[in-house]
Amino acid sequence: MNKPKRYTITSALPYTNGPIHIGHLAGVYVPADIYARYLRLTGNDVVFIGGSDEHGVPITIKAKNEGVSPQDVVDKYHAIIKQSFEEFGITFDNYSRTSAKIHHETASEFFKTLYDKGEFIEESTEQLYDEKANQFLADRFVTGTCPKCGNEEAYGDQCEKCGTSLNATDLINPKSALTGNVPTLKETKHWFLPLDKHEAFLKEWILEGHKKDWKPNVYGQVKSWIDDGLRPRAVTRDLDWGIPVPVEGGEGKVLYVWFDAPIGYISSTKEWAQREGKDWEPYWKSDDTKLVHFIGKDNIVFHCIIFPAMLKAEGSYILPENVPANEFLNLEGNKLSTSKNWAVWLPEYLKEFPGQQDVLRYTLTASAPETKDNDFTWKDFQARNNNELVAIFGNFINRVVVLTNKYYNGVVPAPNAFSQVDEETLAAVKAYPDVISSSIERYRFREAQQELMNLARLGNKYLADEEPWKVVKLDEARTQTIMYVALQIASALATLSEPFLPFTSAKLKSMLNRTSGDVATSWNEVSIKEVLLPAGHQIAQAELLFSKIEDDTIQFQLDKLEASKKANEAANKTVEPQKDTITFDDFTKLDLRVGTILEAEKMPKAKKLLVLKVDTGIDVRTIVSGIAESFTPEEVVGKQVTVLVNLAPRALRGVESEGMILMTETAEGKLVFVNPDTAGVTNGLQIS
Ligand code: B3M
Ligand code: ZN
Repeated sequence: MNKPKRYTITSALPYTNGPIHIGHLAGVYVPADIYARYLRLTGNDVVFIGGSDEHGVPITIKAKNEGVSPQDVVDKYHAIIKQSFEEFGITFDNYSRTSAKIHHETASEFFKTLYDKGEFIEESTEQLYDEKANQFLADRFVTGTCPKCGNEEAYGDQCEKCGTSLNATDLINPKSALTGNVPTLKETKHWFLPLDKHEAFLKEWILEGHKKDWKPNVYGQVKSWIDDGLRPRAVTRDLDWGIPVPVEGGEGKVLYVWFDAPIGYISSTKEWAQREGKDWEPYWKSDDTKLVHFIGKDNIVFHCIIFPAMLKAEGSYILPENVPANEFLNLEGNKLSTSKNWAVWLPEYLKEFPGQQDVLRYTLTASAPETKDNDFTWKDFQARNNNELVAIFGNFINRVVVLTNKYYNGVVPAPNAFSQVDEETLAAVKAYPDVISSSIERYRFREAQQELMNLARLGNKYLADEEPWKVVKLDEARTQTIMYVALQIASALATLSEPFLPFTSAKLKSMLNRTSGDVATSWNEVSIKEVLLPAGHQIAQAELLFSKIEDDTIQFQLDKLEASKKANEAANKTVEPQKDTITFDDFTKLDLRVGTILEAEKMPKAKKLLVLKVDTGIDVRTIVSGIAESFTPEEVVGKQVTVLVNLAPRALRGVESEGMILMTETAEGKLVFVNPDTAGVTNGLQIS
């Protein structure tokens, strides 16, 4: 398309069944925010849309599990999500929610329009039904084997393994996610969007029209779906949580969440326009608007096939120019998972790393899963911060600002004759806006950010080569020129870092006192203007932009993940089945006593064993116990414990053990004593 007049940028509406984590950020919100900030900086008319997806099965399931209403769940997480986005500097022009009145109205109307135009097929078909839960099963209420790839954990709407979009009745061996029951079939009426009818248009629009400019991963997925043949898809559900079906016969039914959610982009735009006193329609209906959807790869079919088919069927809307979907981000080698608590949660990050939003933004962009799945590791996070942000960007800025204050009381010096290196350096700076723009406009945010760092590297190298701190003793005039050139680079960095490192950019602008005087402040001015920060301009004192992240900070995060892993393993541990029954006489054969550990030491060359001296009330005897991995000798001395005293003695590594101490295990796998738990009981008391 020709240069667009305005941009509508959407980012996937997160389900309000949990907080935002780094997977969401890397896949969707950080790239979308870079893009939106960049477009605003380059003087474009932009609306950047976000909001919460509050319908759908995951929310109902969460509500059921927690014993609260779906509304309680969405209210809670909508607030958490919205606030964490704000603190993280995601600059939505509007962040709405699909439970909002404006959305219910917009989605209802959209459905009615398609209904009136005869765009739906109305049909009674047999759907999966859970007799025990008295409920139809669709989407995430049902799991089973994917007919395409054999994944046994596919959902009723989609297989997450191969990405195929499914109807619940496609699943092999379906099972209710509510009760585990095998569903039966029951007849019910629904409205279907005949995707097959739109096949020709989708082929022409995507397969022919966007072969070159869409990312290969997106194009490839879409092509394979179209090649497989498209089928009608139900856009209503038998559920009580969602937007009521607004036509005759729709009582007790709601719109399918993937029908209403993308319309949420439109309602959020309307909400924004109302607040700002603007007209929303050009942002969705004008050919000179560029519509871009930022999403993760599991949402491709909905944004590239179903929603465009809806928009096309409605007739008055534009279609997305691009859908730069990302692949997935893993964490320390494992798939991110909300239910398994395998994630770095944004609200926790914001608490634990106050003022360090840019470090996470930087790391997530540097390892963005743009072309393939990628891995986030805490070690990489630390290395990116310490070796790049601190050592390159921060170091350069700090030297420039400190030296300018030291030599010139913070006033930008007038340059003298430029050397060839100076000329080349200044010319190189001017090339950066275009280089970075070109990457951003092709949705290559990693590459764009690398170029930004190359500019910081250029500055760092320039100072290291020119050594103003040495030259200052010999050549006053030359020092002025060096510092002048370095200050121009610093100012360019302040502008060009804004989309990637907005908090840093703001700090740097204030350090350079960029709000006053004849300074260049816009993206394009970095290329065009001869002077970015003029001689005579007063800057402020240096502030640290980044600080080193120590090993113990990283270890703390790794320990947290380790704890999640253990808790998961414990939760997955099956409870041992009961052993064969014994008689009361069998039980009375066990002589259990209360005892106290008097002494403890490690068994030489045995990792697990402690040699204990235990006062059993009958005697003081030696017991060898396999608890050395859970307790140090010092920790157990003085502990009152339960002892099986009439166990036949046996030799362990040459030490005779006369009895056994009763133990059990915590969820994390740590051994704990089965305590008498009675203050004041004396050793030797029998337990019965
Ligand atoms: N709620 C799905 C997801 O979080 C989703 C996106 C809706 S975008 C209209 O994966
Ligand atoms: Zn599959």
